Amino acid sequence: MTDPDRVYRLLEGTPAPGCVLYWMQRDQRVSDNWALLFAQEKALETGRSLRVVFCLTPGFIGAAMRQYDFMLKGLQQVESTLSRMGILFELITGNPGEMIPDYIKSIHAGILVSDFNPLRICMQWKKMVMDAINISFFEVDAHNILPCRAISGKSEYAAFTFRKKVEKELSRYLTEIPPVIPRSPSLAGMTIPIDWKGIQDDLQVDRDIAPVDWILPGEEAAEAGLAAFIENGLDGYAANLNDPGKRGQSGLSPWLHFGQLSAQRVALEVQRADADPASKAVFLEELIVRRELADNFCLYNPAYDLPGGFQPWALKTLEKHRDDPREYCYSVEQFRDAATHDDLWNAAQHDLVLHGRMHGFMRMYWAKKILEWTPSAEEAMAVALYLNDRYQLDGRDPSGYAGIAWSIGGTHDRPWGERDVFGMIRYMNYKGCQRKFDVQQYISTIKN
Ligand code: FO1
Repeated sequence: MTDPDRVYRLLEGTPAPGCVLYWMQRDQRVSDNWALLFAQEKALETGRSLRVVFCLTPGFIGAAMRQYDFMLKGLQQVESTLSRMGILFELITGNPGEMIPDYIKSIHAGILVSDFNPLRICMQWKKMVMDAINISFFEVDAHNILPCRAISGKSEYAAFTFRKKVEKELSRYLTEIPPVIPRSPSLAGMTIPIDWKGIQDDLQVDRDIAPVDWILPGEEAAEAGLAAFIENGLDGYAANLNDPGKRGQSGLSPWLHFGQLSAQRVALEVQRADADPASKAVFLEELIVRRELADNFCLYNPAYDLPGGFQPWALKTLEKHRDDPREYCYSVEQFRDAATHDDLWNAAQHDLVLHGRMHGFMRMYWAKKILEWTPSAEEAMAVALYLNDRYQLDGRDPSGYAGIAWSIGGTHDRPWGERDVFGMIRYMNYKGCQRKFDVQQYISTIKN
C-alpha cells in the first residue's frame, strides 16, 4: 500500500464514475512509481479502469532537442511497457493546465492522480487543472524517498537541520516497492497509436544542442546503469568524489531527473551492496539528504531561481560587495563559448556544451567563478541558470537550482571569511582545485 504520507489531496472533488487517470509528469517510469501504484490501488479499490497520460509541452524552461530526445525515448519505453500490461498510455501536446482538464472531460475520468513536482511552472499547471475540474485530484510524491510535503513543513536552513528528520524517518519510507499489477491479458497490447517520430519532428526546440551519446535513455538503461555503478563505481565513491579527473560519479542524474529511475530503488540497491561502507554512506548522503533538500528548497522558496531566495546574511554581504571591482568580467556569450582566461573553467564549460554534463565538484567551481566574473549576483544567477538549463541533460531540476543558489548565494551553507566580490559567500579558486586534484589531468579528459 502507498504510505498515506506520500499522498496529498489537491482537490476533494465530487464522486464521479469513470476511470482513474494518472497524469504522469515528473516520474516517467512504470516500475517503482508510487503515483502509478496509488492510481492502481484506487482503480482496484473502486472497480475502475486505469489510464496514463503525459502532456508534452512544446517548450520547457529552455530545454533543447538534447533533453527532449532523451525524454521522448524514455516515454516510448513507458508506453510499450504499459501496453504489455494492458494499461493505456496516451501522449497529448500543449499546455497541461489547459489540456489535462479537456482530456479528463473527453475520457470521462472519475479520479485524477499526478506526481509531485515543486517547480513553479509545474505547480502553476496543477493550479490551472484544480481550477478547471471537479473530480478528486491526488498528488503522490514518487520522486523523494521521504515525501517532501510530509517530512518538513518549512524551508530547511541547511543539510544538518534536514538530516535529523531524514535519519529519524528513513526506515519508515525506505521500504521495498511493490510491482504494478498487469491488467487482464485480454487487454494487453491495447495501444493508442502514437506518432513518436512526428512528435519529435514537430518540436519547436533548439536542434543545435544535439542529443548526447554517453548515456542511453529509459528505464532499462537506467537499471543497467545502476547495476554498473554499484559493481564498478560505488567502492571508490568516497575517494573519488572530489576528483573530477577520476569520473567517479554515478552518472545516474539524467535518469533521476526525468524520473526514469527511482531514487528509492537506488537507495535500496546501494544499501544492499557489498561495498565500502564509507562510500555507501557518502553516496546515500548525496542521494537522500542533498537531493531531497533541493526539493524542500524549491517547495518552500518561491524565488528558488533568484537571489531573492538567498538567506538574509547572504543578501547583505553580496549587497555590501556589489561595487567591488571585478578583475575579469565576461558576457554570457563568452561564458557559453568557454572563452575565459581560466582553462579549468573552460574545460568544465566544454563538457557542459558538448556532453550535457559536468562533474559535481566542477559545478560548484563553475558557478562561483560566474559570480566572480559578472557585475552582480543577479547577473551571475541569470547566466548560471541559463547555461545550466540549456545545456545540462539534468538541468531544469530542483537539484540544479539549489546547487546554484548554494554556489552563488550560500544557500544551505554558512558565512565564510569576508573577501572582495564574494563577501562571506564560500570562495573557491584555481589553487584550491590544484590542491585537491590534478587539474591538467581533468582538462585532458574533456575531449571534443
Ligand atoms: N514535463 C512535462 O510534463 N511535459 C513536458 O513536455 C516536459 C518537457 C521537459 C523537457 C526537459 C526537461 O528537463 C524536463 C521536462 N519536463 C516536462 C519536466 C520534467 O519532467 C520534470 O518534471 C522537471 O524538470 C522537474 O524535475
